[in-house]
Amino acid sequence: GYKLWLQYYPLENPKSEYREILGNARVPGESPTLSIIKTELEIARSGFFGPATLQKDSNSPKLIIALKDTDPAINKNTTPEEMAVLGEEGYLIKKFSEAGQNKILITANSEIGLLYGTFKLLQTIQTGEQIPNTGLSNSPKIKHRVLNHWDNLDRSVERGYSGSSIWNWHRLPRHIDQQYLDYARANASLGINGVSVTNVNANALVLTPEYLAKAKALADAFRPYGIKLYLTARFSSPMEIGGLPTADPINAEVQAWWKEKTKEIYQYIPDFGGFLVKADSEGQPGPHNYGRTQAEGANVLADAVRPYGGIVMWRAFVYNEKTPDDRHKQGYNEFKKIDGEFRENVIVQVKNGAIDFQPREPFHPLFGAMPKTPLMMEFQITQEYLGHDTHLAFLAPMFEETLKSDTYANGKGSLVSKVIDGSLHKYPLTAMAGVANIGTDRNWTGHHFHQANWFAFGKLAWDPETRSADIAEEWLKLTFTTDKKFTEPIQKMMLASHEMVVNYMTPLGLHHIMARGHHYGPGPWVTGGGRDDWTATYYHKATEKGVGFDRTASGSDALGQYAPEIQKEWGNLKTAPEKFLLWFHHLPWDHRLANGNTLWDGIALHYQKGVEEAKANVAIWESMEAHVDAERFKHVLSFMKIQAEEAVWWRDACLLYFQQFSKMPLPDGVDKPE
Ligand code: GCW
Repeated sequence: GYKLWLQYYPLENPKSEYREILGNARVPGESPTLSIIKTELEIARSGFFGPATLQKDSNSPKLIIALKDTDPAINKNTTPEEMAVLGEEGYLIKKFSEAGQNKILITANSEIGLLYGTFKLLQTIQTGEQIPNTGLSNSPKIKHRVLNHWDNLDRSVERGYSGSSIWNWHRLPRHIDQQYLDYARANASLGINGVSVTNVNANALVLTPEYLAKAKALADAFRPYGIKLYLTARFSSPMEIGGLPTADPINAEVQAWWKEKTKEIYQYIPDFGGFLVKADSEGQPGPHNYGRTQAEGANVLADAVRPYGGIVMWRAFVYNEKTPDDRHKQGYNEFKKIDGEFRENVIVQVKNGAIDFQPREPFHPLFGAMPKTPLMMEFQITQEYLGHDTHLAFLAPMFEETLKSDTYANGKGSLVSKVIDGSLHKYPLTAMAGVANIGTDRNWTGHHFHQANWFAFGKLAWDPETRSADIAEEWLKLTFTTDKKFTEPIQKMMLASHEMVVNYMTPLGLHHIMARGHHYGPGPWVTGGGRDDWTATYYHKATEKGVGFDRTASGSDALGQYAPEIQKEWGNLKTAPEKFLLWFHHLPWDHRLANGNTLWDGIALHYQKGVEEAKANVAIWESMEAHVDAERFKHVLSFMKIQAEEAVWWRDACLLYFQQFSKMPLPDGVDKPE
């Protein structure tokens, strides 16, 4: 499992034309990135065809990977128009013939583009796809494609379930572990081009010289793979490590401190990407401490990084237990009114939904609501609320659901994907972040199938319109086999897995009913603890009269933050999507669903369905033994058994809890609690 989707297992057809092609490659020039390309070709060739080398014909290479002007074949077989559309990071793969021989070229406007093109060719070969005769030209739709590690300096990982942090700060900067390079290579194979290495609940120490030297070592290791390093900045750093009495963003000394600190960082890391900031949220310091806005806070850091081309990713996850408003509304209320007040190099990083990475959330109302401010997407790849490491949930369908949601900001078709790719509001600064699920586990992500979520994030960050079905299929073929007897049923299982988890955890719009703190198992009874919005009862509001959070005009009116078209559709019980029903409505237990069932029966049947699917998945996987190596087979099987058992736990706990209020019997077809 360590090799992720870069298995390069033997090709089914050992006589494939690619034997000759990969064995006869020409990559002119010398540089760290070019040598990564050469090594990659060699690893893939020997994986596909065995270690024996071919007699190379250096006069007639069959694969040319080169920038314009570095090989005559490129200039001869490409047009300036073809090159122009590639931009900085895109690539072109093209077939051509020379002296009666069929050849392939990969070209780009940068060495990183060549690396991306190389990975694409190798993925195409492994999956058995063809390079179209018209060529394959591809460039990213999002500029900054960034993994966010919530890794602490003591190597613990907040919401990390796959071992410890892979960053060994103690051994850095003198020791560069091979794992850092393997990690960078895996990211580059997906087009991920940025990494924020430290937790957003930030430790100011990371900005001290001792840690900057370590961060520099990582940045140097990542650079040839096209990856920039970002750091999380604790807002109170000027006080904690700078000795100032305040961190007030309008204080001249504070501003000067950030400028000096930034200058120092760029001396260590000349291509430093910039800062990622969580402020005024869950106890983190921020501009609110001084009565300033989020824009006033962000702009100080933005001014500091601007001369060097850096950016600031400022999180919109700002909420406060002292604000009496529905937590759902707080981010929007905070940011909407300061649209247009941010510097050009600030991008506001918005979680996919307004609460917190729930198994299913409607899209965040800020998307589409800030036409003058670049907004980026923050997805959580690690499964804080989706069963952590052991529950299989392929997240691409969930990401896709958000990206395809219509904000109606500029009329119908104003999809979230178009907000974040900059096309809707015409801004050049675009980004997508994914909270990483990577740790020291030998297979990186705990569950083997959770590698697919890292993979899916990379694919969607490159092109937010990629289809989940294609992502699943490609991942399966690269990771396991192209045999349809395996890929077809398992692709189906993956695509249904997110909905399955929603069914046995939080069907029909229920949310945040996990146990307190760790958020792993069920806890709809969680109450107290000093903070309403950290209890489950705040979110489901179950009583004998009914269940659900009224967010329509008669309730908190969070729905009023969405476009009028959405308010109309979601606010009306006849048209409200059932998947968000209890997210926006408080309803009696005997409310009739579209299929005629009562709400109570509907809830119970969803839980049951989730349980049945989780159990069925165990049997499906068991039937796949012949297609998978024993190690991965057993590992996945034991996790799937845990998932099936815990789906029962979820169903029984939630139904027994809610039944105290509904006082209705379980409908036919729902098992008695185990
Ligand atoms: O999801 C919540 C988590 C916190 C996290 C916070 C955030 C990093 O429970 O652990 O803190 O969100 O996104 O800032």
